[in-house]
Amino acid sequence: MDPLKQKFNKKASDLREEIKAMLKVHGDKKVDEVKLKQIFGGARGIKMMVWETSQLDPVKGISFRGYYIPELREKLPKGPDGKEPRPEGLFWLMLVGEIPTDEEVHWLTQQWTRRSNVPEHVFQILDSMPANTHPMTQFITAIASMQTESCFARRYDEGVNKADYWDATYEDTMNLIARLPRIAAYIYRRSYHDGKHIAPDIAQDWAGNFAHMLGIEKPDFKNLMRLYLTIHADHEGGNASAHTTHLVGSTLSDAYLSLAGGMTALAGPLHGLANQEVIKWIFSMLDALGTTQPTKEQIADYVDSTLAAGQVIPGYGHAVLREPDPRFMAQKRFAEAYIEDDDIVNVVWKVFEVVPPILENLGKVKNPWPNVDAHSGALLVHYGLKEYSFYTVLFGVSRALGVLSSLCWARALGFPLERPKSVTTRWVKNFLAQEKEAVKEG
Ligand code: HAX
Repeated sequence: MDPLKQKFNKKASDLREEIKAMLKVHGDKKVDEVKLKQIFGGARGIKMMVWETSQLDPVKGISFRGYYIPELREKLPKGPDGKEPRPEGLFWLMLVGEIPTDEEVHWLTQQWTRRSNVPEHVFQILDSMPANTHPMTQFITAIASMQTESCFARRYDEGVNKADYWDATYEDTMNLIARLPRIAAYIYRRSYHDGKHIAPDIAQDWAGNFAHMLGIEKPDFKNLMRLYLTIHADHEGGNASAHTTHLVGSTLSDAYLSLAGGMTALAGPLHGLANQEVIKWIFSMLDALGTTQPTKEQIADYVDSTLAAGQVIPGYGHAVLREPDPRFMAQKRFAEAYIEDDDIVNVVWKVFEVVPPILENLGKVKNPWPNVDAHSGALLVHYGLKEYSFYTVLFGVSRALGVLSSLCWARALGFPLERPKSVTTRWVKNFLAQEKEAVKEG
């Protein structure tokens, strides 16, 4: 058994026993109450699942196993030039709850390189799709088509003991993550570079090799990819891509099908697709204003016209956060450190000054601040990755780290089929009528 798997098995067995004992004593304790407006309002805030790998605080933002983003940038093992954290380290942290050593991360990079071979039929299936198919549709199709390789599906078919589900899920997770950069880069090159593909460079780390296969060799872009793939990885369990992966996985669908499901949720404009929508909106604004250096007044007018057209300002607002997203701030810090002067980056910063007061004045937006998607496009454009329809695929490669390490935990802890209760409006009306009756009688 490899060292990471061994460590995971030990931690998961211990926690399984602890949870069993805890539920025996405290299983009937109430930890939440549900309001009618939450039932009609997208289940906001209802505590209904366990997600070990990260936790979201409305003010402080995301923490991974207790570490916030600035700490992670400091503590996780870095890329070869010692500047930005390697996503491999975050995966290790999410899976076993410990910051890995340089040697452990090096081992993980090698593991993923060794497992990175994508079966030929996946490329054939991608090549059979029209080149203008949205990259997220290609990504989802590629992931689902690679399910032929699922260790879990094969072992389940052979009658595996449920106590060993986690083992096959771990294998699927490691193989899938290893292969995603190659698949994503293949989609990018076939969609925007006439199918001129670039062979992997197995001497590079996971993110560095991904940048290389995309065709962008600038060292700073590799650092951006290391940071980007780290900060987009996980955002606790309730967000749509994580929750969908979790829900599909709870049916014992394997990691390939579960991740494909999660990616269909990420592809929606209120979630991961917002990163393409932000840059599209900025380009449309610059086009309409006829300048790449708009004034704050011009931006404010354009924001007003977007709102008047009944549209949202992409990259702003969040279902949980109530402060500027620390992932936005990390990207801003990156731009301050690596980029001297860039029109689009400057526009993003001006939008950051202009939009929050306007949204606040609407009186209904709970969080007027930027989220993760408000900044990423400007950084990508700066380094030459201008094809914004591809941006959500980058997000998806990163999100796989979080949702798949969580799927390993769900299997190891033996979480059951997820099946919350729904009600009809008629049921709600009856409930209210009965309550009124009871008050009258009482
Ligand atoms: N622009 C305009 N109006 C907005 C808004 C924005 N950026 N954010 C929220 N609102 C509006 C809502 O549409 C809603 O209006 P109605 O009552 O008329 O329907 C009202 O303000 C209350 O919404 P909320 O409670 O503040 O926000 P929700 O929890 O319902 O929604 C969203 C959170 C992220 C979906 C929302 O803020 C939004 O649509 N933002 C723009 C899209 C976006 O950036 N999505 C990415 C989010 C982060 C993410 O998942 N990345 O992957």
